[in-house]
Amino acid sequence: MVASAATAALLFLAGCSADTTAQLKRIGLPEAASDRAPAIGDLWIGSWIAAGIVGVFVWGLIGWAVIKYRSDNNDMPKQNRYNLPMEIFYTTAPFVIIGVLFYYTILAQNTVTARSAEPEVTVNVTAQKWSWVFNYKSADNPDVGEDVWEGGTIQQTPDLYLPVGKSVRFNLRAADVNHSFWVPSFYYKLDVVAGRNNNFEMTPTKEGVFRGKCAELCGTYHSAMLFNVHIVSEEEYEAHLRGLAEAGNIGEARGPKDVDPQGEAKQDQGEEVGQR
Ligand SMILES: [Cu+2]
Repeated sequence: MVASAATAALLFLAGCSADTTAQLKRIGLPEAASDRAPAIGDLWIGSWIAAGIVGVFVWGLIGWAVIKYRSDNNDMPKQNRYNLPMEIFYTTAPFVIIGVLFYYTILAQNTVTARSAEPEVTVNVTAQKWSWVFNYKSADNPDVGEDVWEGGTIQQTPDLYLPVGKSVRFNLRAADVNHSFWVPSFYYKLDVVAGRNNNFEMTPTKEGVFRGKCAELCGTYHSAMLFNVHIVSEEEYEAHLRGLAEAGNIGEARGPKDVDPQGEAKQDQGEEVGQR
């Protein structure tokens, strides 16, 4: 039976596109693009394996009881009251399962929240109704020489550029209400809490374009709070920053007023500034 189930699973996988097959192997997780991903990916897969073992054991017991004790007799079967070994077993087994999951969760959490003393790149992120501003702290970078920023508006999805293989520290702050910074491919998300400086660190590991979004229901146009993450080579990253400096995006932008003064004025007058 196990062999035929495995064959069916293989045939099913063979019928899917390479992308779908890869995602099925990750049990639904997106393509990984950060050094934090293996810790969360392993925890995810491990939890499914643990749940599978418990599930097969319980289904096995149910099947065994159904077959072994099947009968036409409708009388009440013998009741097992005060069976001490059985009671000890079903009291301790859940604690053991939770304990094992807890232990591996703490290990993964320590890995994903680890921070270095000196990150190679620092990005100050401002979350605002209804977009994002990314401030690249690159004054120390001789190639760029200045802090530069780029930001989005409700009509314009902003881009975030990151150099592959460099450790990045994100300092998150909110210009208004609470938001949440989420790039699914980083396997990590962190709330942006008004009045707090939340920060985290990661190293992008894969070049490409990945989706980012707000993961905290922050208001009417929450769903418009998208951004594109471009993980690029170091040369491309520096060229992009130089382009921002040439465009005059120098210094630090802290909110919608700095990014789109007209849009902000419209919003102040209570006008609709756009919709998706
Ligand atoms: Cu938001």
